[in-house]
Amino acid sequence: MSTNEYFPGVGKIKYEGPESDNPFAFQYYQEDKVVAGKTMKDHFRFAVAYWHSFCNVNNDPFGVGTRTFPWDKSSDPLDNAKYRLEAAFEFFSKLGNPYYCFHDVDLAPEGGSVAETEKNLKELVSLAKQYQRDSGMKLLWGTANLFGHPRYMNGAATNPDFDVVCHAGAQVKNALEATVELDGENYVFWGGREGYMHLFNTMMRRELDHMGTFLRAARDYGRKIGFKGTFLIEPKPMEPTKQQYDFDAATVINFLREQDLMDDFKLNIEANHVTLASHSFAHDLMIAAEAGLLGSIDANRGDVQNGWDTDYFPTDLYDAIEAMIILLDNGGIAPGGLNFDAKLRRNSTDLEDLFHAHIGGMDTFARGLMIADDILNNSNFRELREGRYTSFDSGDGKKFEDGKLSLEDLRDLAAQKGEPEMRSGKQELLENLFNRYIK
Ligand code: XUL
Ligand code: CO
Repeated sequence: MSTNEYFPGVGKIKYEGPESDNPFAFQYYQEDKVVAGKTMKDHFRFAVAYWHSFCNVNNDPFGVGTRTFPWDKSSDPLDNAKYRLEAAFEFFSKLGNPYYCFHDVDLAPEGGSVAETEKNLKELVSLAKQYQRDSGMKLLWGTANLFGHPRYMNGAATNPDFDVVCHAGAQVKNALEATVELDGENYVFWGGREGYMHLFNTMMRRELDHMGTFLRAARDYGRKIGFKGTFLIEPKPMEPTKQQYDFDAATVINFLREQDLMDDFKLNIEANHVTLASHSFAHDLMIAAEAGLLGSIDANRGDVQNGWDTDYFPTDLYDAIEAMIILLDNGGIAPGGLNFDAKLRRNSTDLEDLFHAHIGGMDTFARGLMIADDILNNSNFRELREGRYTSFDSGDGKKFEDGKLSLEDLRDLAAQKGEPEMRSGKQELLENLFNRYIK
């Protein structure tokens, strides 16, 4: 089907091993290599983010875009959307990622009316379906962009104006239909402007309930049209709003429980969002995993110097090791995956930079997986952690854990046992252990 080539000079990216100095080869990611009982391909389910990779020309508040896309060659936005799709599938086939993700407006331009927008999206979805069929590529998740259009300046589902909520409903309905048509395995809600800019011109309780009502309506429609996948909420504490309602994993879990959404929704944890909330990436992965709600991951990283969403490609090996320890303990991430919600720097202007960025991200996680697996199987990591809790495994500690001791019982046991022994947390030993397994 492809007639144009957008990334000439770059062939299929292959695994060449750690000794290779070919910048267009994987050093660690080997899709068929089995680690901890599964191929790397199945562990990660890597996805390329359509918006950053094929739509974002790297403009910032200080200047216009620096990248020019060869697929932006027509004055008609609908034609360009088709060229962009062609370029995206060429990129996927060369990189070898099994999944991709999109917002409705990444795929097709908005029209002058709801009906025209629907027509544009349907046309692009049917083309994408053919590309998927021809290439074997799959859709990890679809979503609706409910933050870019000026009408959403005061929020989408939480907008104080009902007319705006209706438009948000129309967009989500269409994006859900697109996701189902393309066999998308998940559907994401990132509440970009679902929050407030000032607490005292906002009825927060009312807005939160509107968001719950909106999400239940979306869930019901999704199920009605045959969506069997997971709905995901992607937490972020701020930006673009001063305060976003989906602040972090713990906040979202409370919201899901309160709004009776626990059976259908899980969390999409994005590394840079978590650090913006002043937690570590691993912290929110752990919160979500331990609640049984770790649905998917937006893999990127922030910058310790900067307090905004820099969306760097993930190249931090420590982060990857920690994430993979949690994922291995979680039994994997499917039907979620690792989506590179990451963008090239403003001064990375060569088209081929997009390959280096993704190769680096995939290699970082592949290496992280092998190290995490080695730590879990061959070190005393588990004893270091679980060994600290053995006093709850039997006797009175076990009775406490089972809820069978009263506060009076605890007092009497304290009096009888006397001052507790000091037990080291062994933090430095644990930190050294991670470093020793980086080989
Ligand atoms: C924004 C962000 C979004 C979501 C999808 O910070 O992460 O790209 O992942 O809307
Ligand atoms: Co994201």
